[in-house]
Amino acid sequence: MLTLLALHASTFAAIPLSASSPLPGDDTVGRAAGTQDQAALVEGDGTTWLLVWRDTRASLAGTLGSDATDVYGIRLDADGAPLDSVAFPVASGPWSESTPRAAWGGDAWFVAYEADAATASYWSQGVYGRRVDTSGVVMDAAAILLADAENQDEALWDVASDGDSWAILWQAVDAVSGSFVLDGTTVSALGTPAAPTTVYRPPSSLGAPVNARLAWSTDRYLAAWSAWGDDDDIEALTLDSSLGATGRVIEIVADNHSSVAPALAAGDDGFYVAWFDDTFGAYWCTVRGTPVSTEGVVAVEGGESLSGEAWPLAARCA
Ligand SMILES: [Ca+2]
Ligand SMILES: [Ca+2]
Repeated sequence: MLTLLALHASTFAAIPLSASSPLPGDDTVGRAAGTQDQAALVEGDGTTWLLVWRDTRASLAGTLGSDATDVYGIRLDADGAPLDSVAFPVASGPWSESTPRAAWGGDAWFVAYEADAATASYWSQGVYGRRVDTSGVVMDAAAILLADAENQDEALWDVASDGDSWAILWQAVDAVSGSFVLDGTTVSALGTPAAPTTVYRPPSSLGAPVNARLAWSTDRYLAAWSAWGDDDDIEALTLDSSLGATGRVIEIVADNHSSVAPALAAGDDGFYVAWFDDTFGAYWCTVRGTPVSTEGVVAVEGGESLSGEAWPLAARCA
């Protein structure tokens, strides 16, 4: 029981205030201040979902830089109704946290995000994460550092889980070649990260893996990405639970058309990869996709058209 004491006790008696009776207006649900974007929605234990996003509400207070964003989250039930009365901050340090991706690990979600952090000489963008439990409690008071080299801005691609630990992929710059490479690491259920590893190094800077996505099926991960270059192809790699490659690079689509922005889902015994493709023409593109088995077999080379005679704008294919 809270008790609100008036300043002039001789004039006003003590006013009891129940914790369930906030001040007038405090329990009114309204639109959040600022901008909410970069949303990611992931399932949890089968009845609960976690929605996370980039949020600028705190920067409106003027205590942060104008571009200093946070990552917020809220739990939803199976019907999409909020389970938390208000969104909660997942990462809200004084500098920017953004681009969240999340995955359920069996007992908790892992939310990875890009964040700016101080370095020995100035600051740098890196990839960090925090666990969120089924009650919506952020389990890690301090962010878990996944990768933050001083001389480069690592960019988060995706998070997935084998049902026990999590795996995280990001873009890094290879120290030797200077090319973009696909780096990653795993985080145990207890929140302990392994040392980062290079998951895929392209043969040259043409073919750099971008927009990589990660999913788990049966006994392995599939990482799928768009190979950046003059004819953007969709490629993939099967990986073990430690992100070690279990086969060669899989060419899902390899032609002179632009195939970009892959989406990836896992089924009980394999994966489905979909992407934007400019095979239709200059002003429009198509959405194409194909199943990919856990053995890495592409069911429909080049994919089949999913968009039929509805053609998204070509800007989505760029
Ligand atoms: Ca922040
Ligand atoms: Ca960095």
